[in-house]
Amino acid sequence: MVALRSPAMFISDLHLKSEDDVHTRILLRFLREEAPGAGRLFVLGDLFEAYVGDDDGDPLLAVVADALHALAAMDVEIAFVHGNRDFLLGKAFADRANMLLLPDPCVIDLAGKPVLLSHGDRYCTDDREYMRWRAQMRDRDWQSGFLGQPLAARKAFAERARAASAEHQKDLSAGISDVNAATVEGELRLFGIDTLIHGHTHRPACHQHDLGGSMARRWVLSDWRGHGEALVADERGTLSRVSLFA
Ligand SMILES: [Mn+2]
Repeated sequence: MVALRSPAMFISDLHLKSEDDVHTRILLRFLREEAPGAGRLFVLGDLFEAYVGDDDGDPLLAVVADALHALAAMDVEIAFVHGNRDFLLGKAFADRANMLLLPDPCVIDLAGKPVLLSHGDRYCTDDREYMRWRAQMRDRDWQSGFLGQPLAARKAFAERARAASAEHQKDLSAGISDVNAATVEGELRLFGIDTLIHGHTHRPACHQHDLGGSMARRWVLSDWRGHGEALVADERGTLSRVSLFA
């Protein structure tokens, strides 16, 4: 397999569960064979299905950190935006993987044009209960209190949170769990940017938004579902989807 030549690649929502997960195998092959052709690799959150702290001894973390580190050693810049599953991924893991932690949202330059990046859950403002939960999880004091608990207690909490989230999702209409268009458009106007790339919703698409006089494009990354997917930019910044296999 020849590495794809690209200034930037984007992936999100791998939801890796274990070292022998098929998606972990796909990621490791992608990082070894295709991603070395990228100038930059952006991981837009939910790399892991659950993440309770950098001190977790799960071999999955070591395997992924080592593979990212090997890619970074091939002169690929790696950057990470937190998802709602792995928002506790901290500096220790980032250093081990040799990747940069970016704020959500953030602006990058792609072929001379600004592009806004986000995990995407910040735009799901119709789901009020989720937004309240999100605000708590992203609170620094809550996070340091949580990280001070024993690993087993943190894992038990993550398990309960996942079950509660699945229960909550079940009762939501499709519209409520998706992004709110006005929230997206307000932010694009605020930044003065016409391209947004995000994940989270697991509804891969490329949407057009009317910002009142100008049009913007919103790329939604695919979750990994049996196969993987990367959004790959060419030298002119044109984006296309590439399927990834083990
Ligand atoms: Mn998510």
